[in-house]
Amino acid sequence: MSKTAYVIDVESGNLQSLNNVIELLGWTPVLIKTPEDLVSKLAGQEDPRLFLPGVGNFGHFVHELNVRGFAQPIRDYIDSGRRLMGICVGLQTVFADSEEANNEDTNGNKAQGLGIIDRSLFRFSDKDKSVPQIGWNTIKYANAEDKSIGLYGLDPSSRYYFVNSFAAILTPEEAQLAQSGRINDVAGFKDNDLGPFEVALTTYGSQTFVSAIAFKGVFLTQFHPEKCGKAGVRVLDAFLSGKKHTTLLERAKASTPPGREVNGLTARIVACLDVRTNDSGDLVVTKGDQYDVRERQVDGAGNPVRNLGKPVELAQMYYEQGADEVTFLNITSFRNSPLRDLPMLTVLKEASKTVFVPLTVGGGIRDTLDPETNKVVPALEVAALYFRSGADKVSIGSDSVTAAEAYYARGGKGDGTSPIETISKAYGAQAVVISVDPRKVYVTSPEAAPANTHVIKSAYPGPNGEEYVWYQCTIKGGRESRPLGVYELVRACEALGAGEILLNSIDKDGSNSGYDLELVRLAKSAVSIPVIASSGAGNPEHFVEVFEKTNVDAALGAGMFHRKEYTVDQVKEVLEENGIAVRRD
Ligand code: 1PR
Repeated sequence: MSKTAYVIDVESGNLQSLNNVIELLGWTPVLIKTPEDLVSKLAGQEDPRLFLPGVGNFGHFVHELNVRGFAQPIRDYIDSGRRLMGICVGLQTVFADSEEANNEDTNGNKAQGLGIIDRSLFRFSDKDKSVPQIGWNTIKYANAEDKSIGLYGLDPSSRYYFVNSFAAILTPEEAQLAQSGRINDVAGFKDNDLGPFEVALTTYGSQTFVSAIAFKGVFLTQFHPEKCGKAGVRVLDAFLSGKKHTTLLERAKASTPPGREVNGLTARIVACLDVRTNDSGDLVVTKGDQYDVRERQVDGAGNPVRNLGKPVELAQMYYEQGADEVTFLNITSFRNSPLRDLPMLTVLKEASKTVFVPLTVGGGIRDTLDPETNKVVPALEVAALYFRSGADKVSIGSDSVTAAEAYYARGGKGDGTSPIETISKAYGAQAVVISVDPRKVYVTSPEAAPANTHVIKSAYPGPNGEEYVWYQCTIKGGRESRPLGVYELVRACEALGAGEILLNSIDKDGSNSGYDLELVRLAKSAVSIPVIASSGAGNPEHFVEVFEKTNVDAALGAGMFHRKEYTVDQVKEVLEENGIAVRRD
């Protein structure tokens, strides 16, 4: 008979992936939606497995726990010493409060965590690092080896997927204390009736934060084990099977994989699938050049949509090859209502059963008219549909240009209604990616570009010797150009609450000629959120080039993978040969 694992659900994002790993490991996940459920389902169980997964905003999450009445029952459960695993904001919840939710409500109350560890969470503040931290980092044991609680097989030779702007950041003195095994002397971690505390530490730039904590029956990770590939599955397996200490402590002594890090993390490789229905009505992965996805010359009728395979099968293949992330772009959503796009939801549900790295979905994330009811469905609800189906992030294309234009029209202010703002507020900045589709425009002088547009002097003059370029934003898959530059777009989107930029280039798309490095540098200079370079990758050396010559955070490939010219693994091998750190499972 299958064993049961309980998962607290306060509708805070993608639970599908965690449930899928739990099932893969032979357990049945049961969602706990009310505190009454928590008490009654776990009553009399001596050694249950309970998960407290959290994504998004600390204030939103603890507010949901409080208004739904979960805070006290969770506290009682923890006091009873039974097993609980908290993930991401689930870890943060045991702290007192967070800089992310510092504002007081009208009653003068600030969002309060459980306060078991009496200290505050702060935003990463190393100026050289992108925030949020999005990517694969290492953990280091502080005091775990000589204590009895155990960190469920966390492995310092593995990489784990972090996505957070806020953390339990230690001062340099505290970090030294913790590293020398004296976490007991660090404020908030003093032994008490719930302690002693064991912790693992992680470094992001110059800052050290607490990335995992164990005390009594509780095990907490700041990273997302359900998104960490096989390394994360091993951690969840250890927790479910109750293996507090595993032979991994031996592996812990192995050094972490060599290589130069990219902004403090491994070089992140994203596989992208442009998805649409072909002329026979099947959902296929397609790819063109300069956004034209139809075959050029075909005998007989019409030019069919290029069919490069099935979305779920390809996503799984890239995961097995080592992709750090998979992105699905629904490229015809500007014509078809995403609400009717049930096949895309099915793709996510199926993909998230076997692909345990972050999944992004884009296309049609905007306020949408439901063709059946004739009512407008807010973008937040469209996004929620995708999150519930297994997406970790949504990517917004056309609508982000509209939102940025409105932002500037208001004199550089949001009004809280754009999809970027609403989704970011509920699910966190890290859940909102901006997909940018720019076209390069050559000009003879900076004055020849629209006013207030960032213009760069290019090393590659235009067809008539023009020395300057600006990058013009487009919408509807490149079909319509707008009088807004990329630099201005990404800055507005960051200010509105976006957490990452997916930077395409219509000129480079499908060209196999390498990324547009000038465009990448321009976008990176505009924002402090991570940027993913996209369009133009034709071989592994192009990935090396973009990581060496720019400070981009991640790089995306499509055509070269779909045409089977190279595997993701081959790209990683070449990166490693060039001394750049990559994640290996
Ligand atoms: O505007 O929010 O509905 O989102 C639509 C999304 O669909 C946008 O993210 C837009 O980039 C994408 N899109 C629309 N039409 C196309 C098309 O190809 N006809 N795809 C399209 C954009 C670019 C990348 C591609 C890279 C790398 N495709 O997805 O993967 O250029 O390609 P390469 O490595 O082969 O060079 P909304």
